[in-house]
Amino acid sequence: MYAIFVTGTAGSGKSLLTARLLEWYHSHDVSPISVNLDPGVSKLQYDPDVDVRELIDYYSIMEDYNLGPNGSLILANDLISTKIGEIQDRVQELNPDYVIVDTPGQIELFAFRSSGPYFISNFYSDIKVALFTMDGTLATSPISFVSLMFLSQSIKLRLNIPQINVLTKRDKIIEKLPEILRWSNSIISLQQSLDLEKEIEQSLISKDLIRTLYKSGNMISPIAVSNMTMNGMINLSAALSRILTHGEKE
Ligand SMILES: Nc1nc2c(ncn2[C@@H]2O[C@H](COP(=O)(O)OP(=O)(O)O)[C@@H](O)[C@H]2O)c(=O)[nH]1
Ligand SMILES: [Mg+2]
Repeated sequence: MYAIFVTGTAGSGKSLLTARLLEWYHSHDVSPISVNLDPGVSKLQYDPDVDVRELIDYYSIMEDYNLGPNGSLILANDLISTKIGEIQDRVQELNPDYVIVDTPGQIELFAFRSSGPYFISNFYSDIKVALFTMDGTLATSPISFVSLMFLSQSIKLRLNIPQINVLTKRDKIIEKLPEILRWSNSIISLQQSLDLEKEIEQSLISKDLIRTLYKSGNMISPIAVSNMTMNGMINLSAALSRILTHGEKE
């Protein structure tokens, strides 16, 4: 059994990508199941096979602990790791080839607290991979692109499993896409675009950080995908199978 953890910032398209991956694998004769790990989500674009909301009730937490919406969401997210046994049992009963795990909306509550990394490292599967979804519409300026690449590195550091960057909402950024991909391939191109944004005075440290990103081989081109048209899905599934079936590291 292979596990795909779909991570990314709020609204970047994690849940819709989960729905699309399910459809994709179903239509390619692979049996996938979905796990929703977001205790605070109200509506999902797919019908989860295993749902953390059956184990953690965000609204009861609010009442029982007299918490506001934010406090309740933090506690609900922190409780995810305590449910790993039950979630694992339910997944095991379904015995799928692939398990696609949709992670909580607010990535900081999952990846930057102990619950998310604990869940990922202790969840049993043969190979694990993380997708980091970057909202394409938020990556159209060079500085936001770089910030997202740094965030991606930070998530990789926290989760410590092979990771693929996925640029979502490709359908909304068709004209800008070649330039975004150039930034990830060439530091000169990125530097030129950054220099054109005159209001951004780059400090030496940020220049050093950007150089390090390229030099360390961590400025990997994201795979651009549209969850609306499915454009790019074939590239994403190829990248996934390179890691999952051949054990390649991204
Ligand atoms: N146009 C377009 N909209 C998208 C795409 N992916 C997600 N969305 C929309 O972005 C919003 C947030 O998506 P969702 O999957 O719920 O994000 P999540 O918070 O990361 O789970 C929804 O309105 C989606 O319909 C995409 O590839 N293209
Ligand atoms: Mg979601």
